[in-house]
Amino acid sequence: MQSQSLQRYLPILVAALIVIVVLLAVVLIVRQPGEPAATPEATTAVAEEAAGLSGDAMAVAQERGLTPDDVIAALKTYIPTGKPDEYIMFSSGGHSGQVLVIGLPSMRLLKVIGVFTPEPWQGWGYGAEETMKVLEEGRVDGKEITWGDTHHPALSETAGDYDGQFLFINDKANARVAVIDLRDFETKQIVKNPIAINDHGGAMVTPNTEWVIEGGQYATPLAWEYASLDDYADAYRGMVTFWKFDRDKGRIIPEESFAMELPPYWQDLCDAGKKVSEGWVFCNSFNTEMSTGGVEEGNPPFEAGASQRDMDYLHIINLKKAAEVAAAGQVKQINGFNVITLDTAIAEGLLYFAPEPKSPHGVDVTPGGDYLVIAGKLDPHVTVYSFEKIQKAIESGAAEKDQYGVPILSFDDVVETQIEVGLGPLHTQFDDKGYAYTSLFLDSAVARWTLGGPYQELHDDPAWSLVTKIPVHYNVGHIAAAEGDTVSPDGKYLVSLNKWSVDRFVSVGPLLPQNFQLIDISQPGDQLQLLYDMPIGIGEPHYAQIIKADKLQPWDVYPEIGWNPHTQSKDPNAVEAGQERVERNGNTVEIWMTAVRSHYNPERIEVKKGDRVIWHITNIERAKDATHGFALPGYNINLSLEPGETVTFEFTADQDGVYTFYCTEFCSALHLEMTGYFLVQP
Ligand code: RUQ
Ligand code: CUA
Repeated sequence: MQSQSLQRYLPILVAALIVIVVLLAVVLIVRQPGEPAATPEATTAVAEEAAGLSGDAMAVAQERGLTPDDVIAALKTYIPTGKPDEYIMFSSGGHSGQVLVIGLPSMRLLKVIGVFTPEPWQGWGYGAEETMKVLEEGRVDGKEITWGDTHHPALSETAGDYDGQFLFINDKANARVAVIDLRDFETKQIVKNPIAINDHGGAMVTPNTEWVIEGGQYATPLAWEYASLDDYADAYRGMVTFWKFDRDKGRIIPEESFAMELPPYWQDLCDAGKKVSEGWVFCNSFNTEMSTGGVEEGNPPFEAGASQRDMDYLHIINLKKAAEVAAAGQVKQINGFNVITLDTAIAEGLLYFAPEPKSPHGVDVTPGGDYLVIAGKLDPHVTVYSFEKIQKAIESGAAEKDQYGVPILSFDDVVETQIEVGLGPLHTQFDDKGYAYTSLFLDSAVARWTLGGPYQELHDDPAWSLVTKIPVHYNVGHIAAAEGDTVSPDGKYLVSLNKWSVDRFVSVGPLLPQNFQLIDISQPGDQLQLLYDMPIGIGEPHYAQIIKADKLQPWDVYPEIGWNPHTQSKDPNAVEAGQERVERNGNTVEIWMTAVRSHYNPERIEVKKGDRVIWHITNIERAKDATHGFALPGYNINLSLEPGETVTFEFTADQDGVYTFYCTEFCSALHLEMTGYFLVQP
């Protein structure tokens, strides 16, 4: 009888106990003793949300010391297994010379695309002919360069919106631009700028990707010829290059590209006009003082010498007209490249200056193309220029000229407004609610402020005013908002690309990883929430762009067996099953091999020392998880053969011996058996 009633009441008792534990946990978690209380509204909201957590979840949150905000942040970023991310961020890989592909909001690293630097997993730069060719295009005066300082990725655009087809990125160190095809996420081309040894203001694209912009940085004589620093003003020059992009070919066409010679001010970031300002390009500059350094000789160091003037020059470039001038042949050939000289640029009305305060860094065009936002590292304001006012000022003629004869528009004529946002403003992004976001390097914060004019109707705050700031950790450089530099930004997320991660992660020695911080910008007003920290342990990324994931349409497998990813067509040396063979022609041995789970065919290759070996391998698989690797020890050959791909590599068998080649991807249960012998007779 007794045990019966216990059985009946036990579930009720247990349920009551769980309720009490949950309530207690809610109280504990919402208000930890000694901690300042949250605002009453926030507490209620969080308590309500937190009450929805089960006892187990509460216990976990409590055990891990998570605050209600932490729990919300976790819920906003967690992606269950098997579910894809909503956005993809393409980030510069900094010194690694690569591009990082990161899912948002989970901040999971999906891929590191080999670009300027050899990348073993993708077999990028380890023998495969097409990868060697691309890396060779990036040589500087014939010299092999095995790294890059990648700064600004740029997704291809159609009508000012990301179209998900191509990605471009610059290498600041060597003035190079790379083209990545987003059908297979592989680098297809590297162009070396023929007139500049370094760059910075690239890559940026025009709204329909006709042009990829590469702005310069530290001035040198064009084509980096020797000239004494005593002749700086006469012999040194800046530049901006417009690379012609052929979308069908998926390549930059150097012969149809051109550069514009600029005074030896240090051009910095550029942005392309869009909508009303389409056809124009805007670049910052600093060191209009033309300081040449020499601290060792008692001169002011660059940091002081280049920061004396209150104003530098915003470069306003009529790209549409410049392209016509270049097409008409009004160019000079410098190192085999089309260059519009400074004199031609001035005479044809292609170039104007407007003063910009003080050591400017970022220039960012608003979604409608109607304003440009410029942030000066040493000025707490952002300065907003009106494109309409710029056009009027150009029409009415500039009164002043710089020492090279470039017309200078008057500051008051072209500026719309200035907004004090904080210390060290750098870069600006936009959202769908009429807000702009500016990174504050010295404040270690991101400022949210309002746009006026046509954007006024999107928000309830006063026009052109600071709304709020969210602290980030810590020195923030660029920020990237979801599609935040296009004609139709999404809002939702913003990533703060912070330099160094002081006090953020477990120490990994004196070289600190960088830190990406994900911020929820979906709510209006002062509601910004920091959601997630992601350490980046591969270099110092500068810029990133965030695209809606469903805009990308990558291939699952290559379209046909025997595909050459470089030509994006069937390779003449594609090998079909049954056609495998080895042919000798004098001292040349040519091999046509297939790879399929889990063997190569042929499995034995025998050559003589000194033979030239030409080796083609086709992965004849059609399944989407059937990548095979190919490693040839001792010869530094390492390939990745994605389903359908044909790869060719060539080498001289200059070491005799027995070499075992094998597959480097765990492709099946019998993957270890996917191997073969390469015998080199003495
Ligand atoms: S940079 S942190 Cu764009 Cu190369 Cu400003
Ligand atoms: Cu193919 Cu392992």
